[in-house]
Amino acid sequence: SHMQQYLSTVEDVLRDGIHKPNRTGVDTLSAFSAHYEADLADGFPLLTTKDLSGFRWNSLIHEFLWYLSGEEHIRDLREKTGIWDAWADEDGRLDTAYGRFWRRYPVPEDGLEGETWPEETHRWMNDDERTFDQLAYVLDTLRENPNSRRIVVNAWHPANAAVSTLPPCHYTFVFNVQGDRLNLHLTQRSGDLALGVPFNIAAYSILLTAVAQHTGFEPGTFAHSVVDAHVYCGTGERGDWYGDAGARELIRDGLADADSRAEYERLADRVEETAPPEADGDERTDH
Ligand code: UFP
Repeated sequence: SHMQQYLSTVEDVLRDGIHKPNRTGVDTLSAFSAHYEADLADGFPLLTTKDLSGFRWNSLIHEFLWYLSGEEHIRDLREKTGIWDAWADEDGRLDTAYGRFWRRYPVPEDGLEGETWPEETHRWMNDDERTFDQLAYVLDTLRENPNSRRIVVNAWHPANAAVSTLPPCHYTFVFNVQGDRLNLHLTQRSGDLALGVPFNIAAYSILLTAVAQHTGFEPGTFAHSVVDAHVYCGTGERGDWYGDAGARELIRDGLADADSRAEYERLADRVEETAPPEADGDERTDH
């Protein structure tokens, strides 16, 4: 099941991961390239039902709707949830571009080679004629040419990413149709397996479900590739990420049987042993 795949990914990282310092000041156990899949036909992949309940679920839904809106500010979002407050200025503007690039990817006015854009391109251009609506392109292409292998959405813009305080973690996804099933593959450059990733899985499963409904397909498989897959040492210290749950408790509570819980506790001890003596929590708020 998706739960077993996720947990074995966590175990792999805890067992074989390399101790790796990073910009946050809290070290990680890190491994290169994790991949797993969840078939939505088997049920919705909520990894830790307990911790995705209540206000966190509401935050997730509002964040998702905010992505779809394409807004580059959080003035409406912050009425609903504070999860992006730390990255925004007083005006609610922020330089992390997810939905903004999904709906308004910047393109040169004059076309790529300094020539005018071909007529067909204008269909998905916004009124400003300088940004491209990738989501509209995806929905139209799924309806008109579902066998296309080019149904890609890209949130990575090199010029933004180079200077952004938090360049997109989940930065590109591809839809793929097989028969009547719509599948989605997400690529994530950096994944906090304990706290970020369960939310990323849930959000993109919602996206897949919504787009499938909209285009008349059955929701198929969600596939997820994480390039730097990591667990923060001194677990629980990154509880500020999407709420106050300790990573260790979050994962342990998701394990069904006592043997797995015991094995997990043993591995999690290794993480705490590798924790730096003075992990400074303050540095983490300036992502
Ligand atoms: N992170 C996630 N999922 C997200 C997100 C961030 O796991 O959706 F936005 C984690 C990954 C990493 C940190 O631990 O937040 C971002 O730091 P960096 O930019 O250095 O990779």
